[in-house]
Order: sequence, then structure tokens, then C-alpha cells
Amino acid sequence: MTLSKKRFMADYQAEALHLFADKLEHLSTLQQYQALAFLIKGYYSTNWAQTKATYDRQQQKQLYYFSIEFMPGRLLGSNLLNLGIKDTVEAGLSELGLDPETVYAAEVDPGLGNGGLGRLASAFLDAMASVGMAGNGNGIRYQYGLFQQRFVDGYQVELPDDWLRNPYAWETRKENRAVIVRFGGTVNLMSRPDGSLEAVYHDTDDVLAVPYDTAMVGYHNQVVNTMRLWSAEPVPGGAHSLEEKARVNAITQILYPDDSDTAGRELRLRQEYFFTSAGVQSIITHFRRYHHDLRLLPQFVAIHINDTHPAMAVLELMRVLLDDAGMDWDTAWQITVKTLSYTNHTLMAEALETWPQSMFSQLLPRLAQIAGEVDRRFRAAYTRRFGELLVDRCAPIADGQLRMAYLAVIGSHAVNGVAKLHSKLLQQSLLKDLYMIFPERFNNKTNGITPRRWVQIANPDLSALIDTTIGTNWRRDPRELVPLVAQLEDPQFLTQLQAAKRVNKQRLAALVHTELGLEMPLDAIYDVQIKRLHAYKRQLLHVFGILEAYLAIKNGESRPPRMHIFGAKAAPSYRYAKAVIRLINGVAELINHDPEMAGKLQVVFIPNYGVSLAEQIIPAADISEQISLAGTEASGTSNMKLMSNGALTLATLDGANIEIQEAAGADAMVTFGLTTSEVAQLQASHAYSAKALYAANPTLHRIVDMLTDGSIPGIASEGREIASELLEYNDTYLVLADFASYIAASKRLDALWQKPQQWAQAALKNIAASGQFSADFTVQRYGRDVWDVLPTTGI
Ligand code: 8GP
Repeated sequence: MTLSKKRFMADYQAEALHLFADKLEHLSTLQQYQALAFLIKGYYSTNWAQTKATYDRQQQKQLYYFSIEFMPGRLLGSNLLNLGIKDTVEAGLSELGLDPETVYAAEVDPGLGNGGLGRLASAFLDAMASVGMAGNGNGIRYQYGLFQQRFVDGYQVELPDDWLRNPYAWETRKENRAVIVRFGGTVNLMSRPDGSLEAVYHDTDDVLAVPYDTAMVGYHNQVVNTMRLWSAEPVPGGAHSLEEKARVNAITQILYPDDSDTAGRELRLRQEYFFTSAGVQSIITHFRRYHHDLRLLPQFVAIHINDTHPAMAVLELMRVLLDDAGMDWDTAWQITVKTLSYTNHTLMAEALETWPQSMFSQLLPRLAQIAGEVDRRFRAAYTRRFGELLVDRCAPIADGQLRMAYLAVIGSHAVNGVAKLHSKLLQQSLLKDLYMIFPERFNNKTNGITPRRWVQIANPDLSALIDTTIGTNWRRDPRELVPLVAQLEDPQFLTQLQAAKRVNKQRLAALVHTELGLEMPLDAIYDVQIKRLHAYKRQLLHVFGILEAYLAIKNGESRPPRMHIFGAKAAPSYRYAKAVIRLINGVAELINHDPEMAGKLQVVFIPNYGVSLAEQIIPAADISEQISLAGTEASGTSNMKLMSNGALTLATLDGANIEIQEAAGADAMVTFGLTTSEVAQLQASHAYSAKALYAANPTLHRIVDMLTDGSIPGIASEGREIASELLEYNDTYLVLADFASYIAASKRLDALWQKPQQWAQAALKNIAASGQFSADFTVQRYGRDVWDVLPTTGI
């Protein structure tokens, strides 16, 4: 949009007066932010309404991305950037005596997710708007987001995230689009005169689902899409006791803070059905405004199941088609399969959702009947060809459990993993039986990120340098970063690149100083590992690397100075992960208080990792630690964000690391460790002995002993727990097996650091190759291969 500074300043002052009946300069920073956000919302609302009207008028096929998690991050900066008015607004703010960064920082960061899967969902919404695809989000408006993390005596403490304490400026309550979601009760099937069946419900618990819509503003293209989040409320007019009201409100009160386990609780099941049913119902209502024949649904609607949490969309859509529309089973099933598609995000067995049939039937009696019929027909259709054993292994119901991943595959026309390796492993292991039956459904869609947030907004210095070097086309199409490689031999450019990195390090160092009182020298390597705390991600291996350096320096060895920066939340119920957090904080205390380590080796664990903190850390990183055991990390996306900011990846050949290496070149990244097939062989042969490695490698021996011999303060029980996982339980994630090669790889990075020009060249190769990992391309591949939804603008 076009906007002059003068007009902006006048609008802003008027908005402040209108909202708070006061002058801008008398408002709190939060109020200043809110007035600005409401003003910007007003600027794009016409386009928002117009985008919806255009989709309807042109009867474009629309995609609905069902996800139990979204992590949009702060939206002010990104909305301003995408509207093309960021510079004007910042100039106006400055002229009004306000600091733009301070105003941005007053925005709450909605943590409506746990990690990768939730952030990916939001990146996709941003990307779809930016390439002009008709894509909508469908999820839950949790009243409390992911817990706020503090450290008390080195332990993780979880505080509630009351993110709605102040009104959330970007959302719009759409009371007129509310729908009713039914739980429990009994259901009877009656024949209609035409022979179709009607489901008659008795004694159900009805809940009102009220949507709150947030605009997803496209980049420089006037497209504004919608993320719709549902809130549970008592049905108006009913005489509800306080207790009933509380029970209804509980459905959307909290986000399950777990990124690994199946939260095997009835409330979680209620959450899943709540947003899935509300989403399906509102899609059908909208569809019916334009079409009479529900058989046309797949021509106009695609529904994507983001991991299994919304997998009962298979059953809910069947319910609507059978019961409400009176369709026969075969027609309804065909339409359902054509409409739905599914992404798997993890190979971790413990994350595979299953629901006890008894619980399911009680809460969702009609869906349970339909599930039984899906199971019966699946078995009947495939047993003869594939044998009872195979079909039994992958049927939707077995041993009294509903297996949601299998249901999702059976009820979808397309199934994908999130990196090439992951998609291959899905076919070879987790879903291999269903791959036998439905090979044509399986495909890969490597994840992507939004460089607008992670480079343009988070790294203005790098962005400016790129602009002056190759122009600004990369901002629209990040593949246009490739020509940067022409600067590989340009010492002046490489120096400027280092200078930009230094500015980011300065900013992060200032934050760390304020938060933790630590000094981080700017000439040190900033070595970053930021992601959920999980055994398979092997933060422990990183800690072992730190202790190796500690012992070496103690021993008089000289190493380039390194700051080890961690950000990670542990699921509150995940004991081992919390023990590792305590360990990292213990190692930090040991090292950061040792005068011999000053300026050489420090451990910096910044609490409350999330989207906003990532924006501060990522631009400052020199090394990106992506060190999961090969075959365990589905894709990773912090690996992409860090590479696009010029960090060198220290990586196992896991997830998308492999594709990053292919893109940036073998010399732009340092890899180590067992490969997926070596891991599989080692595990199958039962030849692995952690104890033998412990006995054979003196450094490793020493480090493992440090866990229990009192060298590290405050970890008595946690140290024992971790040591026992390594030695008594034989090291599930092969930390000891990869230790030696990890240290060797890390030393290669130390050596490269001594040659600043070569380091800068490797950083440049990463930046130049990062464009292909833009989510803009990922969603277009989904659009082409899976959803049949094409971009209308953009790249
Ligand atoms: C994550 C994967 O761990 C990560 O590798 C991938 O990049 C990301 O998804 C996006 O595809 N998985 C999850 O976040 C996940 O499985 N969460 C569900 C258990 C809640």
C-alpha cells in the first residue's frame, strides 16, 4: 500500500486518541503498540474482505490447514513489511519520539504450539498469503499458550502464559460464524423415507465453537488470508451451572505442553474433536452457500491434516456426508479421501497417537461407529490381496485402540514426510504396510521457512548488504540469492559480511548481558543449539563437546573462544529432558565461574525459547548445531533459519541437513556421526556397548564420570540419571558412539575459524543457497501435487 509519513503520523495520533482518549506521548508502551496495531489492522481490512470476496466470486479451490498448533510470532513487524510500509512507519515513529524496536517488543508472542510442527503451520500460512494461494488456518484459540520458562536454581520452572490478559489486537471475534459441537450422549440411526439414514442424538453435551480470525497478510500482493482459531463457550440460552461452564471453557483453556508424547487424556481428545468438527462444519456451511451438491466438495475444498491431531477429520467429514447430506457410504468415502491429505512430522514411536476405543465411543459415539465401519471395510477390501497379518498390522483399529496415523493414511489421498530422508523412512518403516497398499499416496515435501521473518526482519544489516550487492529481487524470490556467490572472492564483501554478523552479535550480547549478566566477547564463535529439549536431539552430545573443550583448556590447550548458546523448553512431564536442562545450567555454573575460562569458553542458556527469542539469536550465530541421531529428526527448520543467516552447520546426516548440504556444498558444512543405515545396523546387531566405549576412550570416561563425581555443581540426582541412561540403559541415542567424530568435526570448525576469509566464504555459500528452503516454494509444491490449489500472485 502507499502511505506517506505525514498521513501515517496523523492517523496514528488519531487512533491513539480514539482508543485511549489521550495523547500518544502519555500512553504506555503497550498502549502505543496497541494503537499502532489497531491502525494497521484498519489499513488492511479492506483487502482482507476483498480477498475473501474474490475467492468466493471466482470460486477458487481453497485449502484449509488443520493444525492443533500455530506459532505465528509477533505480527506487527511482519505485517508492516508485507504491506510495504515498514520504513515509512518506522520513520514516522521516530519523528514522534518513539523507538520502533521498543514498540515492536511490546507485542505478545502467541505461543499456541510447542515447536517445529506449530511454527511450520504458521510459516505455511504466511507463505500461502505471500504467493497468493487461497489457504486458511484452522486451529484452537488456547487461553493459555505454551508455558513461560524460568530457571530457578538451574531447574526449569513453568509459569502460565496468560497471553490474552490484554486484548489481542490482530484477532476478530466472528460470533456470527459460531457452530455447535456435540459430545457424548447416544445416537440412533433412523431410516428416512428415501432409504438414507438419519442419526438422531440424545443427551449430548453441546458446546459453542466461536471463531476468532486473524489476518495473514501477503507480501506486497494485497492478498490477506485467514487463520481461524476456535474458542469453546457454553451454548447461549442454556441454563448452565458454574461447573458446566468451567467444563466447557476447559476445552480451549490450555495447550498441552508436550511435543513428544501422546497426551493420552480425554481433554486432549475433546480438543481435537472440537476444532476438527468446528472446522469441517464451517467449511461445509460456507460451501453450501455456493453449491447444492456436496459431491463437488473436492473440486473446491482441500483439507490438510497437520500430524494426526486433526485426523478424525476423516470420520467427521464422513459423518456430515452420511448423516447430514444422506449420501451412501461409497460416495461419501470417495469424497472424503479426495478432500483430505496428511503430513507426518515424527518417527518417534511415543508420538504416534492412539485412543482407547472405549473412551472414543463414550465421547464421540457416532464417530466411533464410523471408525468401526472404516476398519471393517478396510480389512474386507485388502485382506485377500495383502494377507491378514499385514492388514491387521495397519488397520485403523486393533487391540481396542484407534490408531490415528493409520486412519489418516487410509482416509487421505496423499501422505507426506517433511524431508527426503524422513519420507523415505516413513515408507520403509513406520508406514511400510500402508505403503504396500497405497504406494501412490506417498510423497515428500521438504519443509521451508519464511525468510521475510528470519532474514528481512531479524537481520536488517545482512539484508541491507545483500540489497546493495545484488539488488532487492531476493526479497520477493529468495532463490535470487544465488548470484551472491559471485562475491566469494571479494575480500571487501566478505569483510562487510563479517561486520554485519558482528552487529548481530553485539545485539545478542547486550540481551545476554541484561538477562544473565554474562559477557560474551564479540570475537568468539557463537555456537547455537535452539530447539525443544529431547533425548534424540542430543543436547547432551553438545554438553559433552563443551566439557571436552573445558578439560582441554584446563590442560593448557588453546582453542578459539566459543560461546555455547542454548534455547530449549522441556515438556513438564519429561524427566530426562529436565535433567539435561539442569545439567546444562550446572555446566554453565562450573565454566562461567572459572576465571581460566573467561573470554574463552562460556555456556549461555537463555530461558523461555520461542519465536521472538529465536529472532534475536539466529542472526548472531556462527555455528548451527543439528546433531540428532541419524534417522530421528524428521526435518528440522532451525537448520534452515540459521543457514540463511550465514551460520555453518555442524550436523549429522539427518532430516533436512542432508538437503542443506546438497544445496550449500560439502565444504559449507561440517558433518559427522553414524549414518541412518549404520545406526540401524548397529541397533539390529545388538553389538553396541556404551560401557565398552566408556572404558576405551579416556576423555569420554572422564566426562561421563563428571556427571556423578561432584565436579558439576547441583546435579547430584540428575547426573546419576543421565549416567545411568548412558551406561545402564546402553545409551538409547548413541551419544557415546558419535562422541569422537563429533569432537573431530568440532575441531575442524575451530581450524576453519582461524581462517576468517574461508569461514566467511562458507557462510556466504550457506546464505546464497538458502533461498530454496523458503516455505513459499514448499507450499507451492503442496499446492501442485497435493491440494490442487495454485498461486494467483507472488512468485
Ligand atoms: C517436528 C519435527 O521434530 C521436526 O523435525 C520438523 O522440522 C517439524 O516437526 C516440522 O515438520 N515435529 C513436531 O513438532 C511434532 O511431532 N510435534 C507433535 C508431537 C506434537
